[in-house]
Parts: sequence; structure tokens; C-alpha cells
Amino acid sequence: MKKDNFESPDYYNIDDLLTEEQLLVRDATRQWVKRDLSPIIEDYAQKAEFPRQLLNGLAEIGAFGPYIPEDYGGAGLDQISYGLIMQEIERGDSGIRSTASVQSSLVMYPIFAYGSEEQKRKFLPKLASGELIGCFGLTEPDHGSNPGGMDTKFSDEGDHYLLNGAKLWISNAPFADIAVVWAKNEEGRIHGLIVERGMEGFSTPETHNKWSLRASATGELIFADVKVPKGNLLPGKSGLGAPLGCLDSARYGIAWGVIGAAMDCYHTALKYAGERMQFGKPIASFQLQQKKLAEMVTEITKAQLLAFRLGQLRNEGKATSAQISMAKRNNVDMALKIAREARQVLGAMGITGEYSIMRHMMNLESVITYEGTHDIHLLITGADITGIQAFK
Ligand code: TGC
Ligand code: FAD
Repeated sequence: MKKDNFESPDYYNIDDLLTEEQLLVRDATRQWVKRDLSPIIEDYAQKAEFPRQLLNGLAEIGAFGPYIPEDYGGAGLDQISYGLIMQEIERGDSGIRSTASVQSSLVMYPIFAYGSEEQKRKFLPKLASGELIGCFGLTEPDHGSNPGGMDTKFSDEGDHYLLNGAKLWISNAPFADIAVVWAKNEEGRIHGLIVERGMEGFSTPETHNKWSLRASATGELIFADVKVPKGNLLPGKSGLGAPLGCLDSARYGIAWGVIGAAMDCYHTALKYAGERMQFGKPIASFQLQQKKLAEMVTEITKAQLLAFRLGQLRNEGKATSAQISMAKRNNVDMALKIAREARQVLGAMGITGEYSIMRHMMNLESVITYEGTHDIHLLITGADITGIQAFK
């Protein structure tokens, strides 16, 4: 079993900006990652299997619903604590952070924000404790970047709804107990429905042969005349803005999460460069390697400041969707570039599972695509600053 000797870079003393509670939350998550996640993750990624034994630990560290009020079973933390939890988990693996993101921001959040009091009491405490695991069905085979075009639909059959359609690329789908599914009613209006495992006509086949997020289970959601009780429709909000509102919360978490992956790559490369001798010297003494390492820590520091400021805005309820898009786009791109550079610092060793860099790099190829692609987030910034939408 490999020992995790990670030390976090903090070039601009960002720890000084954190409250005692934020530091405690961050350090507890870091310790859990070192003890329970790091020693097993490479093996599970190689096997392409989700380590289900981590679910209890994720619940215990407050990763399921960090900012959901304690009254509903959540941890009642602020947005910066939520971000730090995501950073630490993704330092271990983006796939495990995905599970926490989906559960918190894409399943608990819509039930909390748009659900009835009865739905909140029924589902949120069990989701917070990990007794129930959820997934979020928005993307379809023919509608990825353009979810508003979705074909999944439901009709009102008097005492229940009848749901038909399919969702693709759904994190946690193969083992989720419930799915928050977005579908159109007979008037073409988008609503959220809670679909429960065991409902007749509902199946969740797993998607295999991924080179990315291998320790995360991805699958389809198939609805063939599924009878959904009327009490399972989320009554609080409809229209495309409802699922997109959940994405704001998840994208914010990703903007922090990927800093963790970048930090891990940087730390690994820095340590390796100090120890690896070539031409009679540590490779860290060569200017070309110093350039890579210096640029990495500079980009990590900029990303930390962006995420921290966004967290302050979120705490004040002032962050806009476009600000969140900018941070998601910038920070994922930053992390992916650092993973590629760090891999080169390790030479051939960088391609092996002895080090985490290649796994991070492959994971980040999904992260730069899901929750809105790199292109879509640029277009969101473009539309925000010019007032002109260039999507269509
Ligand atoms: P558009 O006309 O711009 O907007 C429709 C309505 O939605 C409102 N809105 C938002 N509301 C809240 N938050 C946001 N971020 C919002 N963005 C837009 C908007 O105001 C409007 O409201 P109203 O009242 O006027 O109707 O919609 P559009 O059809 O032009 O599409 C815009 C676009 C392309 C930006 C959007 O569809 C988009 O973001 N596409 C990307 C799709 C995406 O991100 N999918 C993610 C699927 S989930 C996932 O990937 C989970 S991975 C999880 C993991 O494993 O971690
Ligand atoms: P497309 O939309 O087909 O895009 C293909 C390319 O075209 C991209 O480069 C894109 O940027 C570009 N493009 C598209 N439209 C435009 C435009 N207007 N202008 C310029 N370029 C454009 N979805 C869920 O609902 N729930 C989940 O839990 C979930 N988990 C996922 C897990 C993984 C591992 C992955 C890989 C995806 C997951 N997704 C999930 C789906 C994800 O959100 C979509 O893959 C993403 O939104 C992009 O959709 P697409 O793959 O269909 O690409």
C-alpha cells in the first residue's frame, strides 16, 4: 500500500484567509483522503470499479450536502468549506469528487431548492448519510450541450405520470437508488421528477470502456413507460433554468475540486524533480524543469484566488452563473495543462500507475467536458460581456 505524503502548496498564504472552521473541515477531509482514498484508488481505477466502501466515509466527512442545512441532515457549512471539501477529494481522484458533487449539488440541491417539505424530509437525511445514493439525468444521446432540446417526456395519466425516454453519461447511475430526472410535460415544459430504483420499466445499464473517470460508475437511465407517483414531481421550479440552477452549484464545486488535482500533480512533479538525477544533477536544477514547476505554482495560486473570491460571492448570494462558468473553465483548463506538464517532468515513470498524474490527466478530460464543455463556458462568458448569444 502506497503512503500518501502530499503537502499542499500555499504560495500566497491563502490559509490565512480561511476561518478556523474552514481549516478544520479542509484538514479533516485531507486526512480522510490520505488514510482511506489514496491507498486504494489506483487499484480501483485500474479495475474500472467504483470503490463503494468509500460512501460511508464521504458521508462522515460531510461531503454529501456540505451546505444543506443540518435540519435536513446536511453539514450546514458555508460555500468555501464546500469548495475545500471538493478540492481535497479531487486531490485524491476526480471520480470520487464526482460522486460527492452529484449527490450534493445535483440530487440534494434540487430536492432542497425545488422539493416539497415532504420530499425534503423523506429524501435529504438519507442522502446526507449515504443510505441513499442519487444521480442526475439531464444529458441525452442526442442532446448534450443543448439540454433544452431533450426528448424525454412524461404525460399526466390521472393518478400518476408516465415517463418515457433515455439519458446517457450519468454519473452514479449503475448503483443509484434514486434519479433526479429532467423531462418535458405535454406542453413541452421541463420538470424534475424523482425516479426510484425498482419502478417498473426503469433500468440503468453501465457504460464500459472509459479511459477517464475509471473509478466512477457511469451509465444510462432508460425509462420505458415508467409510472412515477405524482408526489415525486419537484413542485418548486420548472423550465430549463431549474436543472441549470443545479449546475451552478456543481460547477462551483468543480472550480475548487480541480485545484486539488493540480496540486497533487505539482507536488508529485516537484518532489520527483528534486530526487531524479540526470547528467549528475537533480533535474530540478535545469531551467526547463524550473520553468514548468514555476508556471504550475503560479497557475495554481491564480486559480486558488479565483475560487476563493467566488466562494465569498457565493456566501453573500452574489455570484452570477457567468462568474461560475469563468472559474469552472479556467480552473479545469489550468489543471489539465498542469497534469500534462507534470507528466513530462516524470519522464517514462509519469505514464505508470506508480504516480497519480496520468490518472488525474485522464480524469480531467471528462471534467473539461461535463457540467458544460470548455467551449460552452467560453460562449457563456462571451454572451455575458457582449449581450449576444452565440450558441445558436
Ligand atoms: P438559455 O435560453 O440561455 O436559458 C434557459 C433558461 O435557463 C436560465 N439559465 C440559468 N438558470 C440558472 N443557472 C444557470 N446557469 C442558467 N443558465 C441559463 C435562463 O435565464 C433561462 O431562463 P428563462 O426563465 O428565461 O427561461 O438556454 P439555452 O437553451 O440557450 O442553453 C444555454 C446553455 C448552452 C448555456 C446551456 O444549455 C448549458 O449550460 N449547456 C451545457 C449543458 C450542461 O452543462 N450539461 C451538464 C449535464 S450534468 C453533468 O454534466 C454532470 S457531471 C457530474 C459529475 O460527475 O460531477
Ligand atoms: P456535444 O454537445 O455533442 O458537444 C460536442 C462538441 O461540440 C464539444 O466540443 C462542444 O463544446 C461542441 N459544441 C456543442 N455545441 C456548441 C456550440 N453551440 N458552439 C460551439 N461548440 C459547440 N450528464 C448528466 O446529465 N448527468 C451526469 O451525471 C453526467 N455525468 C457525466 C460523466 C462523464 C464521465 C461524462 C464524460 C459526461 C457526463 N455527463 C453527465 C454528460 C456531460 O454533461 C456532456 O457530455 C456534456 O454536457 C457535453 O455533451 P456531449 O458529450 O453530448 O457533447
